Amino acid sequence: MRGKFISIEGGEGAGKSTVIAAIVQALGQHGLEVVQTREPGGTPAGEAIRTLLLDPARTLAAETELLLMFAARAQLVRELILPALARGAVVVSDRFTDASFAYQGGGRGIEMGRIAELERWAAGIKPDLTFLLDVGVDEGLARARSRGGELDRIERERSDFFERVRATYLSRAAAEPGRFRVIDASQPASAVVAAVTRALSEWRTRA
Ligand code: Z5A
Repeated sequence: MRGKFISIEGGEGAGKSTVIAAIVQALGQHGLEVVQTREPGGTPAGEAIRTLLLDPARTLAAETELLLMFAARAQLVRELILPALARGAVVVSDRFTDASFAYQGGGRGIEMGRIAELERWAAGIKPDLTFLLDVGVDEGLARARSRGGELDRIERERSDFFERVRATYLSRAAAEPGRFRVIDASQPASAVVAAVTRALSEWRTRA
């Protein structure tokens, strides 16, 4: 399995961090070069954009938010993802363009066609495999908030925003069953990790 791109998606508190650590470890055991990254961010310019995007003191129009997500993504694709794939590495990203459809499309109400157009020219690539960690909004928010610390600009949204995000993720997964694996993330973390590593191993045998 060389030169593959895997993304991990989900709402607040879905448990992406734990799952990503398990995926990176599982792939590394097979002697593959694994490049881990995150969105928004993953490059020096992208991380500066992330700070701007998540700063609770900022007010950003929905369009500004979308374009900044894609500005960070355009840099990440060109600076890190494409070179890694070209040398045969497996790239594992905490979120990718599905998040823009879910948060800026579903959450903010930006027309999906505009996001699809940005996906074509600013991102230009899609993941080969996407894990969607699905958990109820109330449970996910409770988990995320139990970590303590200041909530970022997007985490301050109301639960109806996150319900639309979740519904958009699920409808994208239903539309692309070949790429998505939907994992029930309401299970204990160990069961979530087991389900993900099993699905990853099945996918690798076919990839
Ligand atoms: N965003 C966007 O709007 N548009 C875009 O295009 C992109 C992103 C790319 C930053 O993303 C924000 O940017 C995010 C979406 C938006 N907005 N928000 N809000 P991020 O991925 O960096 O931030 P995040 O989604 O807020 O991450 P998160 O809340 O840290 O999620 P997580 O990584 O899935 O959660 P976690 O840290 O792994 O787990 C949270 C807590 O739950 C922690 O205490 C765990 O120990 C616990 N946990 C985890 N799994 C379990 C299970 N199974 N049971 C019980 N407890 C668990």
